[in-house]
Amino acid sequence: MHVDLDYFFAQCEERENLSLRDKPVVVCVYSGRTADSGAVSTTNYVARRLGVKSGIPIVMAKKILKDADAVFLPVNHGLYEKVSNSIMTLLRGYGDRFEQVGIDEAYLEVTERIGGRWEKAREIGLTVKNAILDAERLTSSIGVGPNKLIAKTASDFQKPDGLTVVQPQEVKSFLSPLPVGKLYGVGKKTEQRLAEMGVKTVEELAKIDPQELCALFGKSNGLYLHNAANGIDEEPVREREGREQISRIATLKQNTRDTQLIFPELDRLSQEVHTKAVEAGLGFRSVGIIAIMEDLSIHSRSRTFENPSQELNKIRNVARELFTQFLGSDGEMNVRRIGVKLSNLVKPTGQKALSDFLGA
Ligand code: DCP
Ligand code: CA
Ligand code: CA
Repeated sequence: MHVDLDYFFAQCEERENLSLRDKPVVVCVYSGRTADSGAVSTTNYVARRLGVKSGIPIVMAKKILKDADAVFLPVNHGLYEKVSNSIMTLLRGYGDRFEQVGIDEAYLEVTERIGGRWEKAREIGLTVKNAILDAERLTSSIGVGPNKLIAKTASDFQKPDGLTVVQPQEVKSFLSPLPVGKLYGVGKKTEQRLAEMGVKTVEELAKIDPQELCALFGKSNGLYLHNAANGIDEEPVREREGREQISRIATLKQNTRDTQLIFPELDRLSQEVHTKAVEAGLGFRSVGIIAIMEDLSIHSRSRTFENPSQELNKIRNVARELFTQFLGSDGEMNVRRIGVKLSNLVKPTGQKALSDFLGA
C-alpha cells in the first residue's frame, strides 16, 4: 500500500484556516531577494485547475491568479513536520512493515493482513484514509497493488482523495494505457527520448526489446524500464536507513572572492538543502560548505552541533560564517563553485524529538 497526502503543504494551511478552502491557495518559498522572488512549493486543487503548480515562479503564479482572490502563504515547515510526524506514527500501525519515503508519503506492507483476499485491500485502504481524516483532518490518496511500483502508481491514479486497488490480474490493463511519464523513475528526459522512438504509453514501452532499451539507456536503466513497463518490481518495503548527507553545489556567475556576490548564491543553496531535509523528514547536526577554486582545488569546512536542528536560519548563518572564515584564511585565488552540505542526519522519533527540532 502506498499512501500520499493530497496537496500536502497547502492542505495543512487550509486545515488551519478553513476560510481558505474555496480560494486558490499558493504556498511559496520566498527567496528574500525581492518581495516576490522565489518559487511555488505547492498549491491546492483550486489553484491547480487555474494552472498554478509546484515549481513555477511566484511572480508567474501572481500573474495567473491576479483576478482570482488567491491566498499566498510562506512555507511553514514546523506545521507540516508536526502533521507529518503524527500521521507517520499512525500509519505504522496499519502495516507489518513501514517505509516513509518523503514528508507526505509512505509504503505499508499489508500482504499478511489481506491474506490473498483482495476485497480486503479496499477495506484497509478506506480504514487508513479515515484514520488520517479523523486524526489530522487531511485527505490522502492510496494505492494498493502486488508491489511498490504498482501501489505508488495507483495512489497517483485518482487524486485527490483517491483509493485505487490494482489486483495482480489487473496490472497489465492498469499500466498499459498510462503515459510512460507516469511510471516511477521515468523523468522528463527519459520520457522525451522514448517519445523520439515513438513510445508514448507503457504498453508500447513493454513491447520494446529489453536489449534495445539497455543499448539506449545503459544496462541497469534499460532493465529497470523493461521491468517497470511490465509491472515487475521486487523491492521490499523496508524502514529507511538514514541518509549520509544532503548537499547542493552551484557555479558562481563569475569567479570571485566577494561575499556580496557569493552570499546570495550560498543562501539559495542553504534554502535548497533545507527543503531537501524537510522533505526527507530529517534533521541535521552538521552544516558544511564546499569551495571549488579557479584551479579546481576543493576545500571544505564544517561545524557540528550538540543537538539536531531543522532550521533554515541555522544553515544560512553557519554557511555564511564558515565561508567568511574560509576566505579570511585562504590566499587570493577566486572561488569558482560553492556548495552547502548537511550531514549527521537524524530522523526525529516521537513527540519529544519533534519538539526539540522545532525549538519548542
Ligand atoms: N514540494 C515542494 N516543491 C516541489 C514539490 C513538492 O516544496 N517542487 C513539497 C510541497 C508538497 C510536498 O512537498 O505539498 C509533497 O509533494 P507532492 O509531490 O506529494 O505534492 P502535493 O502533496 O503538494 O500534491 P499531490 O496532491 O499531487 O500529492
Ligand atoms: Ca502529496
Ligand atoms: Ca508525495
